[in-house]
Order: sequence, then structure tokens, then C-alpha cells
Amino acid sequence: MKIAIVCYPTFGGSGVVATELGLELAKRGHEIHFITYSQPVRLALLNQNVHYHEVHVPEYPLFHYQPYELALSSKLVDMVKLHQIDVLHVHYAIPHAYAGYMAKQMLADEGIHIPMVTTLHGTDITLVGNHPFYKPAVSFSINKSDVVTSVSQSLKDDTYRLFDIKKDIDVIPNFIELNKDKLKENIPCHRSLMANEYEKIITHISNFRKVKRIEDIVRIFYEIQKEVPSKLMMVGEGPEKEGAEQLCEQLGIQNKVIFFGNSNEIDKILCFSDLFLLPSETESFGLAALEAMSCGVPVISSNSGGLPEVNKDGYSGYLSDVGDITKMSKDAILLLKDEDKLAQFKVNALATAKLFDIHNIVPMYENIYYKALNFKHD
Ligand code: GMT
Repeated sequence: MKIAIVCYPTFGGSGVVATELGLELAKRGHEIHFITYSQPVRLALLNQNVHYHEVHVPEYPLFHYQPYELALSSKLVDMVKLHQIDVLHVHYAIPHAYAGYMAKQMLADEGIHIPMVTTLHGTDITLVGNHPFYKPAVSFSINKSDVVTSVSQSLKDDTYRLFDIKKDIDVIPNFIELNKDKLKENIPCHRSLMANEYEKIITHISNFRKVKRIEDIVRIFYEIQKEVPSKLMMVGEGPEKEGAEQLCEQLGIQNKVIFFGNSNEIDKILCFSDLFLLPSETESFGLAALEAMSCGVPVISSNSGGLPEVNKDGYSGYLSDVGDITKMSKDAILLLKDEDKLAQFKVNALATAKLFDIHNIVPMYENIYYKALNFKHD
């Protein structure tokens, strides 16, 4: 099949999932065309089955806002015609489903019928898409998609609760590639550069937005380090990072916290991590938690959204109510102090991650594409 994938190219779960999906589909023999405004951060290798088409938005002084949706839908029309694309798969409803639908209509006008699959990722439904300024357009474009998928049951429920959706939604969970290169023993591990032998390493990876509750992470670590010699690795960039750095200074723990910025080598950091923190306000799935678990790192997370579908309480980690940093700190300290339990949780985390193996999940998307191709045109 020839599949066009539209996604956000930045550091963020939806772009990562879309990129990894495209790369795996290419390995399985499909021709993949990424269409976005810059090369997706995880799209390192272009090959004969992987193509990237950049959307340019010409600047014009009259415009206060440059019309990206317009440029994207025009590019989609051109690329579908040029490469005879079979299926359009848009990740994140805003504005991709909207632009995709416009492209679909323009193509239909020329007698070209292309099915559109929309994958909902989380904030496009629970935070941004739900805003009254966007809601009618988001509802419309979801309802106009040929097939809709969501990355968790929780997100599916939220979508029906928050929007007037008349379509079925297929749940396809996010996935992870678990191959031998990801095993700890095959990654050059620079643990000794980060911490002393006797210290535990706690990690957080995100785009440091408010929804991640970055302050909670610092405060949980503050409690942990009083009881367990430890270091905190903070990976990523975003609006909450500066405040977190200041808080570390105020609490006097700045020498125990390392801020890395964005990284494309998270496996190298996760390989020496003992515990992962994800106390988010909401999380439709929590891909970062899954990535940690796939490296054998247990997770202390909130129980919001789809996190309970990924992190198994008392098995791969612990879940708590949002904002309950007392319980999160207590769970973390008990786990880090008990070597046997920690070792068992590390094994359990990996076992849980295996349920989301890329080789089990990507065929579900292939089935969705075949389902979409069978849809009658309206
Ligand atoms: O929250 C992020 O880190 C980014 C955001 C995105 O849209 O890129 O992530 C959302 O999609 C991810 C991939 O499906 C999910 O794993 C995240 O849970 C989800 N984020 C939220 O729901 C807050």
C-alpha cells in the first residue's frame, strides 16, 4: 500500500508514534510518505520505501497567522496525485484531520477517492480540541474521517464524553520496538558518568508542559533523596523547565539533578535508570512510561487517563491520584530501598512492555487501512 502520514514532527508522543509506525510499515513493504512541516525528529533514515515531503507556508505580511492548514491540504492533494497514494493517515486531530478532510474533498472533485484514517492521541481531545474555539471543527473532522482510532480505551471514552461523535472508534494502543539492540547489555551504558555506584537513578522524560506536573517531579525527588542516595535525570525541553531548575536551586538539590534538554538517545539514559516518574495531570496513554518499561525501568505515575492501561499498579510500578506526591514519594522510597523488590519490578516492567510489541500492534493498523479502503465514498 502507499500510505501518506501526517503528523507533528516535534518531540512529542504523537509524532514519535507516527514516525515509528511509518518506519515499521516501510519494513513490511509499504511505501510511506511523511507529509509535515519539518523532518520528524525520529525519522533518521530515509530509504526507498520512506519519503518525506515538506510543507512550506509562504510568509506574507498581511497575515497575522500563516495559513498552515491551507498549505498542508494543498500539499496533500499534490502528493496524493503525484504518488498515487492509497490511504491518508493523519495523527492528531488538530489541524490534521481538518486539513485532511479538505484535501479529500478537493480530490473527490477530481474523481479521486482516498480514505482518511484519523488517530486521536490525547491533548487533541482532552485539552486543546475541547476548547470551544476548536470544538465544532474537531467534531466535524472526526465525524468525516473514514476510520477513527484512539491510543487507549480511556481516550475513546473521553472522545465520546466530550464530543458528539457518531463514528465507531477502534482502540489501537501505542507500541514499542523490543529488539536485542534495546536490551541493557547491548547499549553502551555510561552510568558511572552520571552517578556513584551506590546512588539510584530516577528519570523523567517529557516536553515539560504544564500537563506533566514538572514541579511534582522535583518535589517527589526531593523526598526520595532525603532517604535514598540518588540522582534525577530530567530529559526534554519545554515551558516548565526553567521553573523546575529554579525550584531545584531553592530546595538545594541542584547538584543532584541533571537537565539534559531534548535527546534522541533516550535508551542510553533509560538503560541506567532505576525508576521513572510520570505524575501527569492527564495522559491518554503515556508513551514515555512504555519506553521506560521497555528498558526494564519501573514507573511511578498518576492514575489519570490511559496510564492504568500501561502501568500495572503493584507490578510494573505504582499508580496514585494526581497530585498525591506524598504517596508517590513513599512508593518510590519503599521500592528503591528494597533491592529484591526493585529487581522484580524491573523484570515485571519489561514483561508488561512486551504486551505492546510493535510486531503485534502494527498489523492492527494494516487491518484498519484495509477496512478504510473498503469504505464506500459519499
Ligand atoms: O503529551 C505529550 O508528551 C505529547 C502528546 C502528543 O500529542 O504528542 O502526547 C499524547 O500522545 C501520546 C502518543 O499517543 C500519548 O502517549 C500521550 O499520553 C499523549 N499526551 C497526553 O495525553 C497529555
